[in-house]
Amino acid sequence: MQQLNQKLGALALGVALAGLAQSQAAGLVNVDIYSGFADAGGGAPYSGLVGSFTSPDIMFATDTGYNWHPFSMGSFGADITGCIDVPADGAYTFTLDSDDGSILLIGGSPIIDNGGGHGPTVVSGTATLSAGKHPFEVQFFEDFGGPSGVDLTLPAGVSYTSCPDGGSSMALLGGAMLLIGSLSRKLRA
Ligand SMILES: [Ca+2]
Repeated sequence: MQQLNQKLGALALGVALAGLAQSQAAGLVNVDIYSGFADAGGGAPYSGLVGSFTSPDIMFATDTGYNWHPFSMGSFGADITGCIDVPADGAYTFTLDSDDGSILLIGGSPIIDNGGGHGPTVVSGTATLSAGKHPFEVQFFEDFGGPSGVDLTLPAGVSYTSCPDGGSSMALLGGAMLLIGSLSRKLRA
């Protein structure tokens, strides 16, 4: 029985680790695409979630040659969220390049306003940040046809990271542990 429990444990851990590796390979940035959006700012408030995916970065203008149309949407709103890791206390300059509007918030504070309907436009903004992890949000919308896309350039030394507590990887690991517990209780019964 002890041996079987160990095998089940190894199996569940393997499943959890495979899930963890997959989520990291897919990317640390979460992208929600909406059919409903405002033609102002970064397009919020959004409505009508079309779909979600993850990405290793926010280079949707560069990666597509300014022809970003997720889920084949002509016009759409995108709410892009995740966390960044800051190496040391200091002032950091971020850059948003977008068509149409985009806004960058860090820890809920607006850092860059590149909002409204416009052609490809580059705007930078500086945030004073403490060392460690910070949640960010890039709001974006595409309307009026023509070019579509958004790039966020991170300052040197700053990188995307998993968000603290409540990450999906930890939920997966927790689920696997519950499964082991329930299986071994069933086997003992
Ligand atoms: Ca456009």
